[in-house]
Amino acid sequence: MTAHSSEHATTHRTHPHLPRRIVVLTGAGISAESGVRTFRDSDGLWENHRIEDVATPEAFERDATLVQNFYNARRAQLNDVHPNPAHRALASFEQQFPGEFLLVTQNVDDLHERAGSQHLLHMHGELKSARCSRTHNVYQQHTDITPDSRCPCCNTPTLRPHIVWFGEMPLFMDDIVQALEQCDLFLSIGTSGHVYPAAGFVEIASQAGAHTVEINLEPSRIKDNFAEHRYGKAGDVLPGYLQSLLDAQ
Ligand code: BV8
Repeated sequence: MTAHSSEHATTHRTHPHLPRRIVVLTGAGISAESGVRTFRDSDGLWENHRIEDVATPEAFERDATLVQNFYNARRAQLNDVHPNPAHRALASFEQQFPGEFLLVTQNVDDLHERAGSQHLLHMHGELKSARCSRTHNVYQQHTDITPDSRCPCCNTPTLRPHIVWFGEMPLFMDDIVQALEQCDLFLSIGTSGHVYPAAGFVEIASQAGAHTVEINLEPSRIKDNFAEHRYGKAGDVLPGYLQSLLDAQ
């Protein structure tokens, strides 16, 4: 066996298959090293409100100002944070990977796009967008939404954050499920596996025969659904792992 083929064989053993269609799911953990608080960090609390109680249509009905301020504060924070090595590694991999690549994020920050990710779906919406509650038109939103904020379509104060709240249907689900059913590698990065339907994506990928890898600071609630696990900070683990995928090509 020549050195080259033995090296290839070793590499091949690391990646028992050469992926051609990759779906990546990210959660709050990939933005943690950028200084964006995760939901688990704050024990699911914000200003002593449970996230599930603030991020719901009912909460918005009950106290629009409280909910708008919750999102205004998080939107404003985006001006002070920057993509970290994990975001950059994903964007760089996407440029070099010869196969199909889709990045699905649960995050509502803009760090993936600022790192250069292209084929990206925000399944839970985006802080930097607002939606007219009447027409559902979506607009870029870089400043606070206040009771005086008016939508360009109706010119009335009907703007809400373009965010998928608990109890609302996530975005792009048809495209995401189709990609999961066709992928041969599914990576889940920086998510605790608490929130559905995102936490169920690994099962769809597994049933489609994909290899599944959990990359996280610690084992998630759904760790047993993954074939492979790499634990540590995403900024430390992800660049090397993605490079090993490219080396195996
Ligand atoms: C829907 C926008 C139905 C808002 C978000 C009981 C059982 C199962 C499900 C349910 C249930 N009761 C209710 C439900 C449904 C509910 C749900 O799953 N609730 C949970 C709480 C049980 N789901 C929904 O409501 C969804 N909609 O089901 O609709 C429907 C059907 C038909 C028609 C209409 C409707 C909608 C869910 C979307 C909610 N919106 N985001 C906002 O951001 O304010 S979810 C929000 O929380 C985030 O987007 C994210 O998805 C989630 C938090 O999860 P993570 O991203 O995983 O973050 P977390 O902090 O939990 O974990 C971080 C991880 O990173 C940790 O594991 C940590 O170890 C790791 N980490 C930390 N640092 C690092 C790191 N890893 C690597 N490196 C590091 N440095």
